[in-house]
Amino acid sequence: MVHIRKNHLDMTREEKRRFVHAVREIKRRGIYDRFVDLHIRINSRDYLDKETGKRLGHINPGFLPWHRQYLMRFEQELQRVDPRVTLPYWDWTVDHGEDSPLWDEEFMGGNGRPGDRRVMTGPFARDNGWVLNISVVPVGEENPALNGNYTHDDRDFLVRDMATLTDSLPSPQELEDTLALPVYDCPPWNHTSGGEAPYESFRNHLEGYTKFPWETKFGKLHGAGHLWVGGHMMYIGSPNDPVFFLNHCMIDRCWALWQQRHPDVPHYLPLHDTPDVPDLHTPLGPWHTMTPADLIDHTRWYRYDS
Ligand SMILES: [Cu+2]
Repeated sequence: MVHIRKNHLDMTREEKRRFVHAVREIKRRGIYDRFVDLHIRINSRDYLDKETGKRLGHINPGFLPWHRQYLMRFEQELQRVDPRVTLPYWDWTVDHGEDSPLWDEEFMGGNGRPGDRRVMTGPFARDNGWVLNISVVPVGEENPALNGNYTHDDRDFLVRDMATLTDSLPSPQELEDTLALPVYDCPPWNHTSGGEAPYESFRNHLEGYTKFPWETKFGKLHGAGHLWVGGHMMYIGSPNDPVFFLNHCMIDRCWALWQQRHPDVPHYLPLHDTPDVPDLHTPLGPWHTMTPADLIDHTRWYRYDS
């Protein structure tokens, strides 16, 4: 059955209640933390090996299909609790600010409090039962956004620090310029791809590790969603914050929008064997059940409302 993923702004109260309930229920059963753990393990390898080593889910063309499969598996777990639940997305090109219904007490809850930036309101506040079991912080000098080194974090509560690391979310023009790029990705298939004219990496511009010369700051689109929320969303334990899934659902939708815009180009690259990164026919780990080719067309499983 093909289901519909909606903008959270268009969800009913009841739909939001069901989503939150399913998320909390898989957390209670220990399933949610397995997703956090998996993302940390895969992610840190991706970042430690960002120049030359094997990469799977980040800083390489596999970013989009890997997260598509990760999100689908997460959504399937939610649907085991409640078959009517689907993942919502957060369209940060227009849905800006701390006063968005996104941060309502019945949905994602609010910003962290002053000082320790601990989230105090909503279903994902520590006092309302959202306890982090796998919490890590980056170590070392490197920018946390590119750092794969981490250590255990004793804080068992969710942290948000909105609009501190970056004061703005993406604009419609920022997304538009990236969707206009006609090439999925290009060598060296990493965080430098597509940084110079003719900017042949839709993937890297969407992931946010490069930018156009006329753009002012790094960390756009996918990166901006993580940076703007701050706190746990900043680093490798980011799925501890359920808004991670709304940010990545938007990214997944952007891949679909880009495909519609460019029907006649390869919707994934590289097509053939390439060192360190998955090609079109590489089964994606850790599951090894699907390849990017299998994942290109999402309409077999779900559609977006727009
Ligand atoms: Cu990720």
